[in-house]
Amino acid sequence: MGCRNLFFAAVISFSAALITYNIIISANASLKQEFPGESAQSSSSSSVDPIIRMPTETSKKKTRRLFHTAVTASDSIYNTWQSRVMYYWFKQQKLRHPNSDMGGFTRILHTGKPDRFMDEIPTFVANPLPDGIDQGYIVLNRPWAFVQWLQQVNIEEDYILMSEPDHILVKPIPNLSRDGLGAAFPFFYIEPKKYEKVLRKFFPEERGPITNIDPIGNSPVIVGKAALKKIAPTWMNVSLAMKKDPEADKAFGWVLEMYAYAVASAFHGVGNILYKEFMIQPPWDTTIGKSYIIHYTYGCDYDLQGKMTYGKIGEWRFDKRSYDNVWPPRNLSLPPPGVPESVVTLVKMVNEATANIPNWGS
Ligand SMILES: *[C@@H]1O[C@H](CO)[C@@H](O)[C@H](O)[C@H]1NC(C)=O
Ligand SMILES: *[C@@H]1O[C@H](CO)[C@@H](O)[C@H](O)[C@H]1NC(C)=O
Ligand SMILES: CC(=O)N[C@H]1CO[C@H](CO)[C@@H](O)[C@@H]1O
Repeated sequence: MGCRNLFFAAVISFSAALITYNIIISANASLKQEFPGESAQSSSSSSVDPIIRMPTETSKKKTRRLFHTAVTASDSIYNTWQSRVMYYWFKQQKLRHPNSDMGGFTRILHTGKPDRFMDEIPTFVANPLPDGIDQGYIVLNRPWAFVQWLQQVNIEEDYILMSEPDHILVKPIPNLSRDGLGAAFPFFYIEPKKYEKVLRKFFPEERGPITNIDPIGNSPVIVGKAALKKIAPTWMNVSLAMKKDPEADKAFGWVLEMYAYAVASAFHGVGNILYKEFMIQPPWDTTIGKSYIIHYTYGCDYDLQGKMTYGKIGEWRFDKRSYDNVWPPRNLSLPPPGVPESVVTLVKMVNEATANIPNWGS
């Protein structure tokens, strides 16, 4: 492929431009005040490579293995209200479970400029891709934002959780990553085996069987920081290369950057423990069970008898897309009787967040 060198050159020149980017770290200071004692906990083992460190099975003493939660977002109303709700529940779970593995939090804002929530949510401002590079597929900003954050910020924790604005934490998340493996949610629609021919362009034979590519995206994933520092530039590289490749672009469509992460992880030999219980996705999943995250990516439509009317606007509905340009109001109406626990919990948790976040709305 003649354009390979071009991508490589592009990555190099992006990296060279990093020096000029501004880092907003003031918000991190206020987070530390909120959770005293945290930095003392996490700085002890920061020089140890988590990938080669073996778990100390013999030690009975519980040591916290902290992970940093990172959420990439734009400054749209849509992304912002979700990020505020997400961060509210992150803080709540930390406060309610002070000995959890959850460390710091960063919203990685990939617009290149601060917004007015810098004081509310710890935020790192990343630059968007240069004009035209994303070819209209704005999620390509995600890998690029992670590359910048990992290069520029000294992250205290040894692990990273990549999360999304439309995730609500229903429990504290333990550090599910172990033995040098990431921990990830398996998506049924990520099927590496089916796309072996296309994927081989980006994952050459010498890197191993195609089954080394896990059926995952970058989120939710908990992975060692050292591993992610290797994976992220490749993730970006592979995303751009896939986007430029008509066959890959057509095959992967809107989940291209998920495939790119799965390939990049496998490329660096980082396998993943697949946790189906990492998250639930209402309305398809009806109970919370042992899950940690509610991912509200699908619309929830019901009639007043509590029967789901998916694909048809319900008499009662909660769909994040109803609020792409406007803030969801406080105190959304609860679903009618008969609607599953997952949906009821989701709306109650959104309501609790919006009731308690100061200056909710525009
Ligand atoms: C990016 O891709 C190019 C071409 O495929 C390759 O030569 C280069 O090593 C890659 N860089 C990274 C960081 O993966
Ligand atoms: C929320 O709305 C319900 C009606 O849907 C009302 O009964 C209740 O008082 C409201 N709660 C608050 C806190 O405004
Ligand atoms: C899956 C796993 O090993 N999780 C561990 C993460 O770290 C905590 C200690 O903070 C352990 O209790 C968990 O078992």
